Amino acid sequence: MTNGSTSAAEQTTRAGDAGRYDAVIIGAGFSGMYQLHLLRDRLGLKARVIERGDGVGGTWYWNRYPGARCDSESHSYSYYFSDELLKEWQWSERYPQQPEIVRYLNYVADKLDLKRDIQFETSATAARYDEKANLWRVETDTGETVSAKYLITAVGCLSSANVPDIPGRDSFKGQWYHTGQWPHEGVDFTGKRVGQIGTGSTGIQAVPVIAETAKTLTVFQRTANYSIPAQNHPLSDEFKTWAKDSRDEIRRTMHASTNGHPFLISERKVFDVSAEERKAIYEKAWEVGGLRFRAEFQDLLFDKAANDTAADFLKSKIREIVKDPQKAKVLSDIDHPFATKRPPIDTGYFETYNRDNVSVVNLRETPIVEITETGVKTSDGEYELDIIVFATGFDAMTGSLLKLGIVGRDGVTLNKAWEAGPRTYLGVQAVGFPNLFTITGPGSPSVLCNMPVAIEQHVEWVANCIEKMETDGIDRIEPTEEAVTGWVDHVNEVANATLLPQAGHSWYLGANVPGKPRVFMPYAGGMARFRGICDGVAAKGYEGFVLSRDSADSRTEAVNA
Ligand code: NA7
Repeated sequence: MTNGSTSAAEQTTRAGDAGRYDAVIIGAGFSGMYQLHLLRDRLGLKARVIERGDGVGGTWYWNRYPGARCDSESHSYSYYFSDELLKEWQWSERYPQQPEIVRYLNYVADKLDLKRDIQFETSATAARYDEKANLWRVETDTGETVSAKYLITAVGCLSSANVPDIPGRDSFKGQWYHTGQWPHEGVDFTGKRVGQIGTGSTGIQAVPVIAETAKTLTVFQRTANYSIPAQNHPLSDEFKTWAKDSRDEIRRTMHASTNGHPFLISERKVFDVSAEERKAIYEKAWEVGGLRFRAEFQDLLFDKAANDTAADFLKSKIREIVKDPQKAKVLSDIDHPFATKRPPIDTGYFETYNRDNVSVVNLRETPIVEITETGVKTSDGEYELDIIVFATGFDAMTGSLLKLGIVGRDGVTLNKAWEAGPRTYLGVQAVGFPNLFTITGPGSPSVLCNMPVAIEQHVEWVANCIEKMETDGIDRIEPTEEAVTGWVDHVNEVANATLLPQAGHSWYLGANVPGKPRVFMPYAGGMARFRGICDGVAAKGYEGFVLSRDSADSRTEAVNA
């Protein structure tokens, strides 16, 4: 206030009930930032973002581990809603590194003047639905309560670190770090004996960088993994110009593709071509590098025999690269079909095992027994270490959501409602939680898609829905139980038509977190198909949702039933 008086909002802040907003958004990564922009700048709503970090970036704010790099090609890892942003921003490499992505998100936040409505260094500790007032009340660790008609969770799919509860972990006298909670000042590995647990996408990116300065690096591998070279390189001026000039075409391709990438999955099937041709195709794809390898044949994720041809090719590459036959055996002993776990891409991962200071321990043969004061003890003995790096992944897709302490209608918690696994309609809403929207939630393509594409679709769908509610004077939206059951069945059906559930230990299934229900969480039906379904639902008056309005005598009437 400029006149020295105190606004109503400020007064309620002091009373412990901070401002009233139209919408509260939790998280200031790709999703939360765009959601704020649409709700505030397009719909004119009063919106507030609550963010745990002291800057924007979300997942990329936290994942500062050595070698952290995006697996989507930079020209597709951008917001595509604004020509101006696309024209102005320039990526430097084929696959951007973490600091460049954070710079990009800061550039967008500044350009759209978003930071003034983001409350940093604040965590939501509870979010309760007040049925009478039709408001979500969000409590924070700063002691405030903010309230809004709409609550949008934009907390990311991979933001709740999974640090395994290995006996003795806290007795370790050296330093230990989880890759998803990496110190901002970095970690100096020079001359240190480092142990890394985990060989997923993160571990595979970190190994080559840590090995450069560590005295020794011991990699504790539970599940051997495929990896394809990123073939990363600085972008040429010619490519940069092409990407800017072709942005409409790139957008069209990403929207038409199964995984939201700027390339389509081939129509050809593995056994449509001879073994020789196939080998040549795989060799070429290996040279091109990255996730494009998976797009060479349409049946790789549907036909086990087809998948075996890619799996065998990739295993043979590991044996070719890794000179020590013992190491090569451990690294190529992969037990799941290719791409049924998120396929990593790397820069010199397997080559790094040719260094004398790098070794691999096969935890399938000699499991970790405990962490001691001085290192990691397996059934085969102790490895003395100065630093342990946990590249052990995340309580993916539901972890961060369930930590928010969400309580819906009739006091039912989201944790209770999802006891047996997440149940959503379109990944965006759950029964019993009116006006609560989840961006890239379980049941949406999310992690099976190039994230910005999935995020833009979800954020825009939510903004359009809220716009309709505001225009038509709708108080509430909530899916029907029938629609949720139908959607959960459909999500299972499309996943079961693929080989994806065959990787029994994948985080897609929640299998990496002890006690988590095993449910295939992301929607495997493809981003383009999902977009069509969501558009169809909206076009049919939000079919499967109940939109309701409170009448003057406080009765609730459905307006689209
Ligand atoms: P991931 O893909 O979940 O990988 C975690 C790795 O850590 C994986 O190799 C796990 O083995 C291993 N792990 C997890 N817990 C343990 C324990 N208790 N002991 C030994 N090894 C363990 O996470 P990332 O961070 O690499 O990647 C996540 C996503 O980020 C990625 O898919 C991209 O989308 C970006 P397991 O395979 O479970 O046997």
